This record gives sequence, structure tokens and C-alpha cells, in this order.
Amino acid sequence: MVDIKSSDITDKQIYLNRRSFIAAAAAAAGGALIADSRVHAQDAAGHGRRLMTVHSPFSTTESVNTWEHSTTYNNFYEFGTGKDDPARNAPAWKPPQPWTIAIDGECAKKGTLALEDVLKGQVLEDRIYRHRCVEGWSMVIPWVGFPLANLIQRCEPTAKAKFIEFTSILDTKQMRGQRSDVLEWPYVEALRMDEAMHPMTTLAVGIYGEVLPNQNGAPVRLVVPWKYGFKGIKSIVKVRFVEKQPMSSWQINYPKAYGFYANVNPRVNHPNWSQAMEVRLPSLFKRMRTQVFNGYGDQVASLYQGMDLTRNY
Ligand SMILES: Nc1nc2c(c(=O)[nH]1)N[C@H]1C(S)=C(S)[C@@H](COP(=O)(O)O)O[C@H]1N2
Ligand SMILES: [Mo]
Repeated sequence: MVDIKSSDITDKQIYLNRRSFIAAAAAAAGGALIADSRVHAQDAAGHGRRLMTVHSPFSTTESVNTWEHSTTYNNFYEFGTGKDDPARNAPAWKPPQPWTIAIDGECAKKGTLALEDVLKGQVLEDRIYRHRCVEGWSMVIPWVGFPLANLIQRCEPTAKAKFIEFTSILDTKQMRGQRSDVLEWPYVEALRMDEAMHPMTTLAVGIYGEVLPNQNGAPVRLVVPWKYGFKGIKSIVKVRFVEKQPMSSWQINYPKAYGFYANVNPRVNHPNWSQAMEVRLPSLFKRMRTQVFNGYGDQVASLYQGMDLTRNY
């Protein structure tokens, strides 16, 4: 059904399959609306490698940032620390083909999965989420993806699996940023198992109805909309189920600023700046109040009941 070869999807193949896909996807999604007109408003600016998607009811109705903005203002330190470095340096990157994800740790189905196989039979959804960076800016991005829970179930985690750890690709030759020690490489992130299983937690393979551009984390990256952007690890090559809470790259880098949970929280400031406000790009001023859990409290606050979120920041 959905069959991404990140290299060689042609429009023709996609459109030939479209009719049968729509029928199947509509059935699978329980008749949800097909796609979202706002997602495809940027047609002219995209690269044209389209995916077949259905609308997600989790989507926000706020206006979506432009393709131009979302693909030129990025954090992806593997390609440099400037916001425009990923757009400049990532497009030339040649990811390994086929892309594989190693599955390891506390699970029955250890091994290696080709991304293509992970995507077989998956319904891809347009999930329009607010995206809030710890630096104080936010955007609204129409991700294309599916619940991380679908992959987790396939791995059959054991009762000992309390956390899930993700690792980005290490490619020092092609990723100039990995030749600097701004972070420890490869980039690692992790979630508690219940966070990972939450239906909003997304493995994204696209934006704006198209295949992910390299600078946005191709070919597969994590999206956890109630957490700061740094939890959204890009270009994932490994998933490991573990019993003990893992460290993440940013925690290792500056533990006082970047905790394990990284839930968006206007009351917990970064040691060097306030988190009370944010700028919704492309505006210039911090005019918006930052919302607890990035505004997704109704859906996720119960995960943290009884926890002191100023200690578990
Ligand atoms: N591998 C990797 N993943 C990463 C990063 C990174 O530098 N390397 N930056 C993080 C940060 S700080 C943010 S805000 C988001 C940015 O995602 P975007 O470029 O799609 O907006 O990716 C996150 N994932
Ligand atoms: Mo970030």
C-alpha cells in the first residue's frame, strides 16, 4: 500500500496507486477525511515526492508555516549549528540505501528492519502539530507519519522494557557537524514507555504530504508534540528497549538546562532564559504565551500525574 523507497518514488507510481490506496486508507481510518487541504497548500514550493495520506483528528487548526520556512530554519547539528546550515548542507547527504533500523534490548523481535518493510501496510496521516523549540520559537508543521506505537508493538517489548532509546545515524564523512564536539555523537534520545505508546507520538516520514527533506530528519524522525523540539530525534537508525532511564544528548551536554522529560512548561525556565513566552515564526517578537505541554495537556497531562514537573523537567 504505502511503499516508500526514499530514493525513487515517482509521481506516476503514486498516482497510479492512489485510488486503491484511498479506499484502503479510508477503511483503516474509519472513514476519516482524506488528507487536509491546508497540508497541500504549499504544492508549488515542495520537491514533489508526494505521499498518500489521511487527515489526523489530532491536527491543530492553527495556520501552518510555509514549506519554505520549515525547510530552511532547522536544528540538525550533524549539518552545522546555524539555523540555515541544515538547508545548505543536508541536501547533498546520501543516506544509506536501503535505510534500516536496528531493534535491540528488552524485546522478543531483535534484529534489523528495513524502513520500507516498517511502512508496508501503514496508513500515513497528516498530523498538524505545534512544534516548540527550547530556544523560544515555535511553528506549526504538517507532519506525515504514523504512531510510534505501531512499530513498538511489532518489536514485542518484554515486561522489563520501561524506556525506549533512539539513536541517529553516525556518518562523520558526510556530516560535517559530527567532526565538531558541540554534542556527543551519535545523537541519542529516549522516552518512557507510556509516552512512546501515546497515540500522538509519531514517527514522521514526511512533511506537507511529501517525503521528508534531509534537513528535516530524513528518512524517519520522532515527533512528540508536547515536548521541546530536541526530543524529536532525526534520521533514526536504532531503537533499543531498556529498563533504566537512558541519558539523552542534550542532557549529557547541559543537564541543568535539558532534562529527560523536556515537557514544554512555561513555569520551568531554562537557566539562561525564560520559557514563559515564544515567538511563532516568522514573526519577530515573543508575543505568545507558551502553553503547558505545548497546549496538549488534555491529551497527555495524565501521564505525569503525581510527578513534580519542576524536578522532572
Ligand atoms: N539527530 C538530531 N536530531 C535532532 C536535532 C539534532 O541536532 N540532531 N535537533 C533537535 C532540535 S533542537 C529541534 S528544535 C528539532 C528541529 O526539527 P526541525 O528542523 O524539523 O524543525 O530537531 C531535533 N532533532
Ligand atoms: Mo530545539
